[in-house]
Amino acid sequence: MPGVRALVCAAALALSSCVTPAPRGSAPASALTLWYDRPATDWEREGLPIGNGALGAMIMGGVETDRIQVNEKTLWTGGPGSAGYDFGLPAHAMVDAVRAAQRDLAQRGRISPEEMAQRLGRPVVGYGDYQSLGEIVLSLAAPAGAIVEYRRELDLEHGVARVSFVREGVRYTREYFASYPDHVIVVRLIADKPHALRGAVSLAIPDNRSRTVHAEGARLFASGALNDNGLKWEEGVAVVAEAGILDLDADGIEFASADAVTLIFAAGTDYAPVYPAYRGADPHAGVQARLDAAVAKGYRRLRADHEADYRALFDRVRLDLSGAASPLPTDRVLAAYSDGASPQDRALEALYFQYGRYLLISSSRAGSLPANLQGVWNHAEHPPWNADYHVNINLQMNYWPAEITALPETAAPLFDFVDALAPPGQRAARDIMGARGWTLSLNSNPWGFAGLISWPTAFWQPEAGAWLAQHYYEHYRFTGDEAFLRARAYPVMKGAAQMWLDALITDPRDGTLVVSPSFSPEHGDFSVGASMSQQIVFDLFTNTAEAADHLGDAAFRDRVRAALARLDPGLRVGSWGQLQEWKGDWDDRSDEHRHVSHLFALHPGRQISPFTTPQFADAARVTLRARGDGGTGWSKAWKINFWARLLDGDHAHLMLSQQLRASTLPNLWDTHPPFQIDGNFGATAGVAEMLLQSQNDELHILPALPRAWASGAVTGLRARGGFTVDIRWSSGAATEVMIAATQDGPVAVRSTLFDAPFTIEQAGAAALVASNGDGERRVFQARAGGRYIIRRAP
Ligand code: FUC
Repeated sequence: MPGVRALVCAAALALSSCVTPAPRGSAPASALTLWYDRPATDWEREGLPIGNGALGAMIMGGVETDRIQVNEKTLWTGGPGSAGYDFGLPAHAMVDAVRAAQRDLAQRGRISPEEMAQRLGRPVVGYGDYQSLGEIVLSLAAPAGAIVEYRRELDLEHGVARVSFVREGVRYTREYFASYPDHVIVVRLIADKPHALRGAVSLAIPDNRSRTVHAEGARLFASGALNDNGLKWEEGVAVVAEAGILDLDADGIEFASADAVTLIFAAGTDYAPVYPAYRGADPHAGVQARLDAAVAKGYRRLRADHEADYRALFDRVRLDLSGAASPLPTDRVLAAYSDGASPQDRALEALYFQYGRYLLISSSRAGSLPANLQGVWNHAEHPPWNADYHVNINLQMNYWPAEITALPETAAPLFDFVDALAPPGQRAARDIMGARGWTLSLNSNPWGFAGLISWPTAFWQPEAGAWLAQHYYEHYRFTGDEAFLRARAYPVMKGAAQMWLDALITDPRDGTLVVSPSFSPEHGDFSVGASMSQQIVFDLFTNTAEAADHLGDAAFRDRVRAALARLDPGLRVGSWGQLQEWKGDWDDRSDEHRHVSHLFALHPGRQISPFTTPQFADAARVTLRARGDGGTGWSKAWKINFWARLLDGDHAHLMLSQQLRASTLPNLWDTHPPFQIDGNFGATAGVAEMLLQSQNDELHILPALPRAWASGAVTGLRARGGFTVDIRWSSGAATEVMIAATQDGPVAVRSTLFDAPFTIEQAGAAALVASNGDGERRVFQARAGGRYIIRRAP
C-alpha cells in the first residue's frame, strides 16, 4: 500500500498531533452523547465501545490509520483441549477434607485463609483467558493538510459511534455500529465530495493462533485455531464501495475514488456452551451466511434495523435530572465534575446512568455468553482476572440494572450460562460439599469451571450458586413470567436449595443451621456462619419456599421452611453498633475493606429494611460509615445501592460522585483499577434504586432522592409485580406518578404524594380503588393493562 502510506499526515507520528479539535463550543449532538476532540490513543481510557453482545469493537478513530479492535465473546483459551483442564474439580471427592475443616473450625473458631487454601484450594490448570480477535485496520489516504473540526463520539440515543473531521475542504465522516439483528459490525465511510475515499482494509491477528487469510470477491477472510486449546475462529469483512474501484490481494482490500464505503464484519468460533466438550459447529458457514445476508441487505436497512432493535430497549427509560449538557468534550466534563451540584454535573450523572444501560445492551444479548468482567471488550492476551466470571459480587452486579432499568432481555445470557453450568455444578456439590443439587465457588469461565482455585483470599465461595439463583427469582418477581418461573427459575433455585439443605451443619453453640467453612468474601478468617453466607442461604430459602408454594411443590416447600426456621439468619448487632460481619464480634471499626459482604441482606437481599428491621438498618448504617466512602469502582457502586436502600439519598449521591471523581475513566468506563465494567452496571442500578424501590412488595417512589436532584423526571423504570413506573418531581417531592400494570392485583404505593391532597386518573377500563390508607402508603387494586396517574392536587 505504498501509495496510501505516502499520503499520511506529514510527520505520521502521534496521529493526534496532526489534529485540530472541533472548535470550542461545538455542542454534542444530544445530551446522550460521549464525545472527544481527538482520536483515542489509550484503549482502556479513551476507546469508545460498541457491541451486540456477541461481538464488541473499540473505536479509536485514528485519522490515517483507524485500528478497530474487535472481540468475539466466546474466543477463550483454556478449557477442554487445553492441557490438564479438569473443570477445577477434584478427581476424588474432597468431602472428607471439608468435613475435617468443619471439625477444626468448630474447635478453633477461626482458621486463616492461607491455611484453608493449603488444605482445600487447588492449583488451576488450563483455566484460560478471554481473547481479542484482533483488529480491522483501515488505512486511509487523503490529501496532506491540517485536520480541523475533529470529533469522535458515541451516540447513546442511536447506538452508533462516529468520527468526523475536515481536511483540505473535505469533510470525512465514519459511522460504526454493532447490529444485534444482523450479527455484524458495520463501519460506514463517507465524504462530502465525490470520489474522495481512498484506502485499504486489512486484518491484524494476534500471535497466539494459527491463521489463513484470503480475499474472495470483495471480502477478506481469516480463520484458524487458538494454539492453546484448538478453538476454531473465523472472521470476515466485506467491503462495499459506492462509485469506486476495488483491488484485492492476499493482505487486504484497497478502494479508491469511492463516494462511500461500507465494511461489514462477522465473526464466530466453534464454541458451544455444552459440557463437557464445549465445541459445536465450525464457524465458517455462519460467518459466510451472516456476511451474505448483511451485504444483501445493504447499509441503509442494516442501520435502520439496528436502530430499531437498539431503541426498542434503550428508549424504555428516560432520566431527566434537570441538567444542562456542557459544551465541552466528555473527558473535560468528567475532569470538571465536582459534587453533582451544577447542571453540567447532573447532565453527566444522567449520561453515566444511561451509559450503563447502553453497555449492558451492547455486551449482553441472547445467543452468546453473559457480560464478563470487561463486558465484551478486551484487547489483552492476559486480561486482569482473565476477564472471567467472578461470582462473589462481579457477575451479579453486572445484571443489577437488567430488570429495574427495563432491560430484562439482557439477562438471557446469564440464565443460559448458569443453566449450562448444571453438570459441573452438580459435580462440585457432590465432590466438594458432599451434597445433592449444584453450586459454584468464586469464579467460572465459559468452560464450566466449577471448582476451586488456591489464592488464599478468594478461593472459597460455595454460596455463589445460591446468589445466582436470586437473579432467576428476581426476573420472575419483576416480570411475573410464570412459565419462566416453572421451567427455568425453579429448577435452578431448587437445586441450589437442595445443595444447602444437604450442606448446612448444626452449630453446637446454639443449635442453628450454619454454613461451614464460611468466608466473608476476600476478608478476614474462615469461620462458621459468616453473615454473608447465612444471609445468602436465607435469601435462597425464602425465595425457594415462596416459589415452591406458588408452584404447588408442598413437600419441598415444607423442607425448606423447616430449615429456614432453624437457619442462623446472619444478622447481629455488635459491640460498636455495627452489623457483624461474622458470627463472632470481630469487626474492626478502622477497617475500610472494599467488600461489605455482610450487607447482602440490605442489598441485593431484602432481609433488612428500615421499615421492618430498623435495628439492623441502623447497624448497617454504622457499618457503612466505618467502612468509609472509598474502595474500588464496584465497591463504590455497591455503596450507592446500600445508601439508597437505607433511604439516604444524599449519601447515595455522594457515592455516585465519588465514583465519577475517582473510579471513572475518560471514556466513562468504571475502573477498579484497572477497567472493570461491574461498577458501571452497579452505579446504573444504584441510581434507579434512588428513584424507585419495590423489594418489599410495595412501590416506593423516590425512596432516596438527594438534595442535588431537586427536580426531574424518570420514565419507564420497572418494579416487581410487573409494573412500569414514571415519576415526575420538583422541590424534592414527587408531583406525578404513573403506574402501568401488567397483572391484576393489589399494588401498594409509598410516596410523599399522599401527604397532601392528590388526584387519580385512570386510563383504560381498570379500576383504581384506594384502600388501606396508612400515612404515605396506599394500597390500590390494579388491573392488567391499566395505567394510573397519581397527581399532587393543583
Ligand atoms: C473480586 C474482587 C476484586 C475484583 C475481582 C475481579 O474478587 O474482590 O476486587 O473485582 O473480583
